[in-house]
Amino acid sequence: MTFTSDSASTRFPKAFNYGIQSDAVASTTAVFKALSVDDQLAVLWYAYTEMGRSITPAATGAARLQLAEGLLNQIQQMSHAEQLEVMRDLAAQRNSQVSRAYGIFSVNTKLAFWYELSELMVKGLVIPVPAGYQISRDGAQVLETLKELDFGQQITVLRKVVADMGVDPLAD
Ligand code: 45D
Repeated sequence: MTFTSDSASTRFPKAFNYGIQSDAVASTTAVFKALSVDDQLAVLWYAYTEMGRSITPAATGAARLQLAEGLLNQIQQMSHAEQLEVMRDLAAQRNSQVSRAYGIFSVNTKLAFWYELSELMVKGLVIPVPAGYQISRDGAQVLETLKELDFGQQITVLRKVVADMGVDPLAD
């Protein structure tokens, strides 16, 4: 992945120069949600590769993953193309069987689910980001601003982002 140097300060000057922490979280979240679906997936992936070391499997909670296990097993059995489609459906909030199954998870289970998907990517059981993949300029900027936040703020942004993914089958 290549990062461009003309990032946050030039393209999102107002959003990121308030200096107030909750604004940084809110604006990073808003800019993330405005990304294309593929950029959202790419930013999540790179966030995982950066944060992975700080998140211990114990912290994600075995009990939470148990709830997501059926869905994760189902995804592992899919072709790579189907796996990518499922993730794009989740990020795009498209109404699919997987999006509805995801929609009933708690926010922590949703985070644990994405974390586990990343682990499965590392193990070669879920489609990888193509070698030499170039993240877009917008994606790279969101990633940079995310990296500038402290760990707690990063988690807050990720929680807000994954909470809205999928489809709530009980809504309207
Ligand atoms: O061909 O329960 C592209 C704690 C391009 C504790 C692609 C916690 C085209 C409590 C779209 C790029 C708070 C610590 C392909 C939990 C193309 C608790 C593919 C926190 C192939 C849970 C893209 C947990 C793909 C945390 C496949 C912080 C992208 C968890 C896939 C954080 C991206 C988890 C994935 C994160 C990203 C997971 C699967 C950041 C997952 C990220």
